Amino acid sequence: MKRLITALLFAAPLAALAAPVNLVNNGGFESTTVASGSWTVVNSAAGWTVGPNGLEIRNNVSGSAFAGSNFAELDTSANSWISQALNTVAGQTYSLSFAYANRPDNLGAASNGLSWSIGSLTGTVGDNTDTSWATFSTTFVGTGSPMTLRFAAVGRSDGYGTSLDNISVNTIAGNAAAVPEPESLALMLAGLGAMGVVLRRRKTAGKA
Ligand SMILES: [Ca+2]
Ligand SMILES: [Ca+2]
Repeated sequence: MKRLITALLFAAPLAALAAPVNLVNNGGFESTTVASGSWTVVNSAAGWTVGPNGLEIRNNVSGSAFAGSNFAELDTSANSWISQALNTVAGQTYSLSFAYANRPDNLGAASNGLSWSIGSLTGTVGDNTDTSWATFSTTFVGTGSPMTLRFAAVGRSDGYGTSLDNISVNTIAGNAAAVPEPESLALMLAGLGAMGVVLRRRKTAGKA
């Protein structure tokens, strides 16, 4: 029992420090129920602000999800966009990552392409005919105010575009802003201390 308590004391603060928290809500588009082999265009989805041309969510239609069951496309019947405001910590470095692929039945490179932006950082992926999932990732520094994460279809507006899935924004451990809070550090040291006591006791017991 003592050993268990010590293990918990020791493990809890470490887990709290190590566990990455995805700042993106519904980054895998799993919140909308879509039957396998079907698709839908929605005007709202958990976490996302959806542009006037909607958000297409598919389940095993013209490709399959990178993760989970659902994936998204932003050229619905015409080019559309989605965005989400993320609360960031000033000076904290974050990773942005997402998966993208073009439909097997795509209409060519000029029809495809997906722009992404976080704050003032922006780029384009998928303006080609590659149909296997690729992962894009980059890093950015938090401003301390809500930062807008946005994706938009940028190819020819024709109802066929680049698929999107598995969007995540996580803190990157090890930079200045990720130094443990004093409370966590104290807890961790307490855990280490308790472990030392147990180890010393065990050593003593072994001698007897
Ligand atoms: Ca998904
Ligand atoms: Ca298109």
